[in-house]
Amino acid sequence: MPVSDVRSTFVLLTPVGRAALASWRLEGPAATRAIGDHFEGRSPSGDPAEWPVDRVKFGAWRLAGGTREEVIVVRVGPHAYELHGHGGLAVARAVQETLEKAGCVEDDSSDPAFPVVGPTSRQAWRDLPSVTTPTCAGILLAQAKGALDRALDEVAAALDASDQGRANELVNRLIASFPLGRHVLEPFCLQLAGPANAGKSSLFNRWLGYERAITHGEPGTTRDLLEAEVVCRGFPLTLVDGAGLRDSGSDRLERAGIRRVMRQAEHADLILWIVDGSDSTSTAELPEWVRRRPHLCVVNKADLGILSRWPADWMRVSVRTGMGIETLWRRVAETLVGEGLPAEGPVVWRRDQEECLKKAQRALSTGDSAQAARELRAILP
Ligand SMILES: Nc1nc2c(ncn2[C@@H]2O[C@H](COP(=O)(O)OP(=O)(O)OP(=O)(O)O)[C@@H](O)[C@H]2O)c(=O)[nH]1
Ligand SMILES: [Mg+2]
Repeated sequence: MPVSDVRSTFVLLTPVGRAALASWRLEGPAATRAIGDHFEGRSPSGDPAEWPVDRVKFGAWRLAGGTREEVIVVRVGPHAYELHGHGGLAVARAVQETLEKAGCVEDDSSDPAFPVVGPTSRQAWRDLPSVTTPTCAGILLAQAKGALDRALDEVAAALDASDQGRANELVNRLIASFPLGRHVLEPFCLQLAGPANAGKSSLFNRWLGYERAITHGEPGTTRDLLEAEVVCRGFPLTLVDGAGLRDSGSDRLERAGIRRVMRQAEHADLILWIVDGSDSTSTAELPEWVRRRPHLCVVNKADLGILSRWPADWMRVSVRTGMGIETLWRRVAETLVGEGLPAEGPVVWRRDQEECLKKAQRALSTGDSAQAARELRAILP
């Protein structure tokens, strides 16, 4: 067989995901070419195909755009090499892109330790290392073991049997799992907002369990956005604290902080609007940017006595004494996570998967089963 017809491959030897190091095994003539084109040795290194076996070569790997990444390359046999570099996600991806451009294909034959059932199972194995909570790992493990692949097979079978009603029902159910399923990888965003001095940073600290943010009796203490990761009913959640709102007395820095809070709110899954219940100066009127988003209203400082001006359905709490704080957290969890997802059932967790399903749903709504089947087959990683 001519050398140019030999399949050239790369395989990632280290686990997928963020790590200190990434190592690949490269094989085939395109691997030799990629090394010739991208590797710049500390000392002149000549044709990689001629390198002595097992001799370590230090140098840099030229990435697209001209940036360089420190690497070590070792020739381990005829047209066979090991490449070791830093394990940052972006770097590893950029290195793989150069290999693909040079004509190497990823060798993703399944590892017996991680049996691949179908395309979404393969994707789940890849995504598992990025998951941060045991609940989400359980959900993704079920997909790695084929829960979503089997559900898609069921849709395909219903289409084959011309049972559009059944196919539609299954597709709708899968799409319905996405709003929560996407948070297996993507944390919820819970933003604390409200008038200055209401106790936002105190609540932020209480939920984190340590004094992350400065709190003070002086309004206008917090300026920048502060973020911290917590777990909410098994799902990752980013808590965001920021500048409190006030008109008078705020300086330029504080106003910049307030603008940040308003911008961030557009991405919040839930806004907790917190007021100081003993404060007779701020209003019960919610700003438009809060009303637009899902929100819960909270009256803090119940220990100081709460004025009658606050709406009866706003939750009463005291961050100082802890009164109502657990109930508030439960309300947050119920609003965001609800009952959660079934432990073993199929879950759609990536936007590209949801898009394919939505296209299939549209095709089904026009009665085009063949097109729906094609859209479903596009769910490939
Ligand atoms: N009595 C009482 N005081 C509280 C309570 N929660 C917070 N405080 C106090 O209220 C003051 C303001 O608290 P912060 O947490 O800094 O308020 P904030 O909303 O972050 O304020 P800004 O960052 O200025 O917007 C501090 O002195 C807190 O100790 C509470 O439940 N009861
Ligand atoms: Mg604050």
